[in-house]
Amino acid sequence: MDVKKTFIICKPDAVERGYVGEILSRVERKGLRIVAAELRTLTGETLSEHYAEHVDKPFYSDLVSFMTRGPVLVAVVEGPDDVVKVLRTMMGATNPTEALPGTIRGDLATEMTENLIHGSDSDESADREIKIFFPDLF
Ligand code: IDP
Ligand code: MG
Repeated sequence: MDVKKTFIICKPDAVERGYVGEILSRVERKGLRIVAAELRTLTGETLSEHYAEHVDKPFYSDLVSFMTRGPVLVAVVEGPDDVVKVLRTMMGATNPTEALPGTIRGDLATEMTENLIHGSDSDESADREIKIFFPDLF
């Protein structure tokens, strides 16, 4: 089976609440490999590129305020062919109210915006996002 990459962000709420270790530990326990990771404070400019699909949405300004209010942990995760899907399943639904117990959002979050983790939603998104945050990996 191919080795594939996906991109995750442990959002500012994860750093503030001390859940970066918990999240990375879940990723590792699942059998995925962290191949790059860095604590960074994101800018509005980087976020408008990363969240290009959302810039016109009504929640975008709240999302940017949240995502820039403190450091995040950006990371590249390697795993099997369907690593993008594996990680999305571990994250749970976008709305933590709907995220199932056993998922990161289902176990640890309650708010729609502050939902602890970003994960790429397709192989194409993963490539695009890794290029934004870790251009040297290519
Ligand atoms: P995802 O993170 O599960 O891929 P997206 O729809 O890509 O979800 O949304 C990006 C992020 O924007 C979400 O994780 C969440 O933080 C925030 N968000 C999405 N939809 C809403 C909303 O309706 N209200 C408030 N925040 C939202
Ligand atoms: Mg998304």
